[in-house]
Amino acid sequence: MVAMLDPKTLTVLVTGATSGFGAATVRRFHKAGARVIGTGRRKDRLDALKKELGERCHVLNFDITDRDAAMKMLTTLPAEFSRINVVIANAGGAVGLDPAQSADLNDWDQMIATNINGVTYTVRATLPGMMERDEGHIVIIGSIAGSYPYPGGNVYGGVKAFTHQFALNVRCDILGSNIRVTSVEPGLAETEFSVVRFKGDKAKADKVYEGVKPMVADDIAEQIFFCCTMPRHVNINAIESMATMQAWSPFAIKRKT
Ligand code: NDP
Ligand code: 8X3
Repeated sequence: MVAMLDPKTLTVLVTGATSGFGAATVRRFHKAGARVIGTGRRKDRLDALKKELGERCHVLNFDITDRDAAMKMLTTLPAEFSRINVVIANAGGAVGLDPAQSADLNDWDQMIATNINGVTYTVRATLPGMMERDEGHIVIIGSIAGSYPYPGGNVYGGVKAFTHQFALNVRCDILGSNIRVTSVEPGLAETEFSVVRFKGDKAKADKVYEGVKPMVADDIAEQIFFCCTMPRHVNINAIESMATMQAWSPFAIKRKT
């Protein structure tokens, strides 16, 4: 019988806690007795989260792509939240699904800024403190899109391939410390992800999940919670999951007719 790590010993920082996986992850750890810190741009949602969870919850309102704000994210923390030992770099997402030849460069910039810059700032801002205390866990939210291409996935797939490789490489740097790094790589999951991808077009977003039972945010929160509560000598490198109703297609071949 494995002795799981006591979640009450954890102070968990989750970027992008205003919806989807991030909000569910904050609630999962809080329910188990951890201290939680949620970040995001939508202050009203952060305030509501703080009101809902009360004690053992702190919120930080900033844009993860703002390098100065991100690098200072720990500086205003109350003492009881300052010894972070789990960091979930979750803030991110896709913008657009257009082919590379006509995609909007602003969409590409935004995906690179949130999913690459935001993740690297999060890790760089939090890793030194955990190294000093020789205890910690970084979880980076990747995607199946980082491993398997699909039409219109272009830059989104690229940035998620980056986060996978970044997670593995950070592990190499910190080998010998008591810090763990995990890349969590889900497939189809219903959150605000598609509403954001389709720039607020809810009808188009709903079509993505029509007729299938997708994963939901709680499914991913549970996977993250599992990785983080494994005994400290166990590092889950990567965890990939899909909705049961999702799988791969054969290679596409364009034939001359
Ligand atoms: P949601 O759109 O529901 O949540 C995204 C979260 O990221 C929000 O809390 C949002 O907060 C935050 N965020 C986005 N941009 C910024 C920014 N510039 N600064 C600060 N916070 C930001 O989507 P998901 O929960 O689905 O997505 C979470 C992660 O999971 C993303 O990295 C996504 O790529 C990944 N993922 C999603 C899958 C899915 O099918 N849903 C599958 C695989 C991976 P706010 O807007 O308040 O700033
Ligand atoms: C989100 C999953 O398949 O829409 O990362 O890219 S997918």
